[in-house]
Amino acid sequence: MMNNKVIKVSNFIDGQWDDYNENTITNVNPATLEHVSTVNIAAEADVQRAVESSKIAFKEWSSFPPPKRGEILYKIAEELKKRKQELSELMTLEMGKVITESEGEVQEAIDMAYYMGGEGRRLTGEVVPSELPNKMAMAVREPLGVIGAISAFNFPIAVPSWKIFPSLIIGNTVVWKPSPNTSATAAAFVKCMVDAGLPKGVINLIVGGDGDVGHTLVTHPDISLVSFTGSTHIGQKVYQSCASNHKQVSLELGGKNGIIVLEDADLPLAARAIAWGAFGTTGQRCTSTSRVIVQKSVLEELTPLLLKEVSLLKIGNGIDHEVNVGPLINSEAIKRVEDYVALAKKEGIEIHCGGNKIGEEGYFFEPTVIGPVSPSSKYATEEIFGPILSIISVDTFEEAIEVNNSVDYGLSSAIFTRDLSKAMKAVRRVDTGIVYINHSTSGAEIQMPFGGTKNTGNGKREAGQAALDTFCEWKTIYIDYSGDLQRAQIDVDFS
Ligand code: UN1
Repeated sequence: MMNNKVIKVSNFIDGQWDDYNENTITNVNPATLEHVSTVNIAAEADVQRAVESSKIAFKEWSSFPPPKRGEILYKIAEELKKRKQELSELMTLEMGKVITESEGEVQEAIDMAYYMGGEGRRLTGEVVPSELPNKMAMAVREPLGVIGAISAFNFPIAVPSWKIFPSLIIGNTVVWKPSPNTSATAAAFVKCMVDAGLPKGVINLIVGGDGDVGHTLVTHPDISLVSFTGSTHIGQKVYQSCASNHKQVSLELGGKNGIIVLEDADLPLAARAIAWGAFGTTGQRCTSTSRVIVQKSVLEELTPLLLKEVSLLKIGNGIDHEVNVGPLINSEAIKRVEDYVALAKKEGIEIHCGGNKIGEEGYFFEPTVIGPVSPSSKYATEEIFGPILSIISVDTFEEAIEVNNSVDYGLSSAIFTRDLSKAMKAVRRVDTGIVYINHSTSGAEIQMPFGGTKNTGNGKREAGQAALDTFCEWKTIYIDYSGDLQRAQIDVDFS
């Protein structure tokens, strides 16, 4: 267990922790409201120092052979493994995630470090035939330079690891601005990287900064690519800033993920998966299930099964291994879910369970199931980012697909059916970046592309092989050893 000492967090720039000063914000444990960390508020000048440091470090880091960079990633994986418990407990204290999920999250970063470490001896390019004789065509991956990574509170280690480790193996350096809410966790993660031998300046950490600090990072001329995970609202601003500064950008934004339950589905299994998808991480995943799109003929059978599963969830302080649902991150999150419930009550929508804040201490809210709601209602279209699940009833398979695809977001969806043909037709027709058959909308694995369509993203992916594409620049190389001037498209003889 962690002791209850307040953790002081400052920037990590150019291989050193900044001197701690009195300009701070305070993070409390959302389960107990106990003071967990005090975070220095970064200034715009700190971003300048950090980018400068990463720019200098890039020269050497990018010149290392990738297997050497891979060795360091393996060492980072080992370091994370050693400190898995400590990091998990800190994460739970700082942002409320239940400890089993925190452990899973640190594991995700360990897996990502090993996976990308392995890329050090792979990092494949392309060698393809030329259309001309005595000529070769190939493409290799080049690093982009300094990456600006901005991450959210809900996955303070795993999601940053999807940004940082692929960036590093390719030879980029990184300036990372985590959510101010999870700064101590971020600092502990960076400490693992440093203790594993990551050279100075390869990772720089900017903590506690507000929107202006974020803006300075996003618009900095020496940042080549911005990788942002957060709300669609802020993500669109980041997108615009990157466009006006001609910067590359990778966006992982909101979700409004649906589970389709067809009439031939294994309903008890669907009920378990829905409860986990909707209330795991207290509904604060971008992959959280927030809509159940169920065929009318099984609505009455599914609803009590689902409510039974929800009633089994143990709510409380996530540090207890028995707890399934922890608190929300802060009082604004409580207010947001309360407003949705108040609206549902006003509109006469049935609240099957939950709907209330729990107790005075901590930001706890009951897992809430409402419906049926209209597919175009606020509950069914807006990202709530909390424990509210809406049920939508549909008549047919066709209607289910249509409703699933009717929202602005496109991260994850799922279908429950025993009919392979329907499952596969649904898989091909849903318009999300991720789709599950007979599983909830959460549970992405690091070796697969992660990302979404429509307002969820911008076509980039941040895990698996696809991450290597996101964080590299392709360089195409032609080698003409004919000793002659051979013109492509002109001197080609296919007669
Ligand atoms: C996120 O919510 O930002 O699939 C990421 C999942 C996790 C990742 C979620 N492995 O839910």
